[in-house]
Amino acid sequence: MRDYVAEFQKKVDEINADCQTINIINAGIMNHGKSSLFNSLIGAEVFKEGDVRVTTTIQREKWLGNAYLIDTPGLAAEDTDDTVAYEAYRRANMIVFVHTVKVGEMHENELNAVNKIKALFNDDNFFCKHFCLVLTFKESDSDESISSIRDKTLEDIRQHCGISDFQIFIVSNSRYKKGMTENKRGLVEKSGVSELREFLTGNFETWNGENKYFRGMRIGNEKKDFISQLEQERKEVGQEISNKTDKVKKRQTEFLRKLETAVSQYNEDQSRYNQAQSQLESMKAHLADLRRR
Ligand SMILES: Nc1nc2c(ncn2[C@@H]2O[C@H](COP(=O)(O)OP(=O)(O)OP(=O)(O)O)[C@@H](O)[C@H]2O)c(=O)[nH]1
Ligand SMILES: [Mg+2]
Repeated sequence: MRDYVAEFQKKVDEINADCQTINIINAGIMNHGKSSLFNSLIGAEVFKEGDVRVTTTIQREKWLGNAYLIDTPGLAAEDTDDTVAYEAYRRANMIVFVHTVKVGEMHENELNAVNKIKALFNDDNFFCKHFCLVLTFKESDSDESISSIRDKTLEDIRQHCGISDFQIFIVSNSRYKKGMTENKRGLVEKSGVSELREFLTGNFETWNGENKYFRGMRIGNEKKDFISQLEQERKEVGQEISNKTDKVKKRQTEFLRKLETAVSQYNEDQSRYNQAQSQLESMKAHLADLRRR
């Protein structure tokens, strides 16, 4: 039988540890620039980047103060990877959803992913304050074209996911990297990374304050989960007991029926025996009488 108390305690310890820190998590399809964006924020290449599928496991790195950046595998790959990523989103103070303008507006699978992530939060308003959209590859298209991609994407999110009150940023990770390595301030400024960094760091105080609320909410959710699992196990054990009781009752009835048959058989045999015995006695008496005569 499962040790529910130990399992629950482990979850509470995990939640307590999470709530001492700020967790900023990226999300999005593979190759859209998630790892590169977090490298831009951190100012070093600590997350692996590449043109093939690169990130396959969760990687958590310390950023500023008690804030951590968590790089996740691209969505819409194998199911198992998605499970790992969705498990991580649950623990986020901020979800940074990354989409590259290279492929135009957001596709349906990405909109579905936003809906799935939104469902992990208790209400839409709260979700919007903990979700932002980052469009990457800013340098790959004209400003007008990117604006129309942004507008279409925002409209699609509004229609498909029912949310509009969240922040959106447009960045170029390649410009940022070039600007930093070649010490070109203009490129760094035009990369759009600083705006995102300011937005995130500007929220640190709020998120640290919210962690108390998060702690209560997450422990409450875990409690609900554990209670329903316990309830389920109680039902299964109850069903097992009732099945066993039925079986025992059936065997008992069968045994009693056999016992009654055996007893009545015995009674019948006994009365036949008594009859035969008294016949024998009277025959013996008759024989003795004959002999006497
Ligand atoms: N030109 C340009 N290239 C970028 C930008 N962002 C990312 N890249 C490049 O795009 C490729 C994919 O970037 P990654 O950061 O590895 O993408 P990812 O979303 O983490 O991919 P997975 O880990 O496979 O899910 C890499 O070659 C990056 O160098 C950008 O804004 N502009
Ligand atoms: Mg990656």
